[in-house]
Amino acid sequence: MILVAVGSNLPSRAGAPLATCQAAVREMAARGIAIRAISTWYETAPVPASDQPWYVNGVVRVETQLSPHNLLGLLHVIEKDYERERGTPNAARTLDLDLLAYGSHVLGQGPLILPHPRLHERAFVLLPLKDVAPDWAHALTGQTPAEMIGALPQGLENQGIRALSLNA
Ligand code: PH2
Ligand code: MG
Ligand code: MG
Repeated sequence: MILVAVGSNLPSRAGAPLATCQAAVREMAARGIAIRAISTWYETAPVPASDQPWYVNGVVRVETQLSPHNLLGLLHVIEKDYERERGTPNAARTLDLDLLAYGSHVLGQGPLILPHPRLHERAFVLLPLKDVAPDWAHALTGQTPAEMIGALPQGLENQGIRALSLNA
């Protein structure tokens, strides 16, 4: 299973963050990535907490013949298409496309780490991940999204996350 996280908290040429996220998914499809499922979109408080605008976050389940690195390269092209500027880590952004997992691939170092090293800590990834891949198991820990949600250090109610829409 190939899983991509989508996020935005600044307007882009597509409009507000939700419109950018939706446009990014359409762009992935237009560039040959088969979209198999799109999560609910969520409004989420910035992590770490800051005065940045809230994000829109979602996860898509996809299929592609591209290798993990080539898929990541294409995701970066789409980010650039929507005016993503690479600043400091965790800076506000028009579009963020993160490869969360690529089948059972495990990559421990380099520009691409799989599964994504912080996915299990982030409610804004785990809730939409559960929407599109409830039975998926983390390649290293074996945990499902629900199990990782249950293991989050603070209750979800404290994490600043609310469902925005039932798709697409
Ligand atoms: N992405 C980050 C840092 N913090 N916070 C939220 N709520 N959503 C994100 O997508 C996000 C973040 C770095 O990629
Ligand atoms: Mg990210
Ligand atoms: Mg990223």
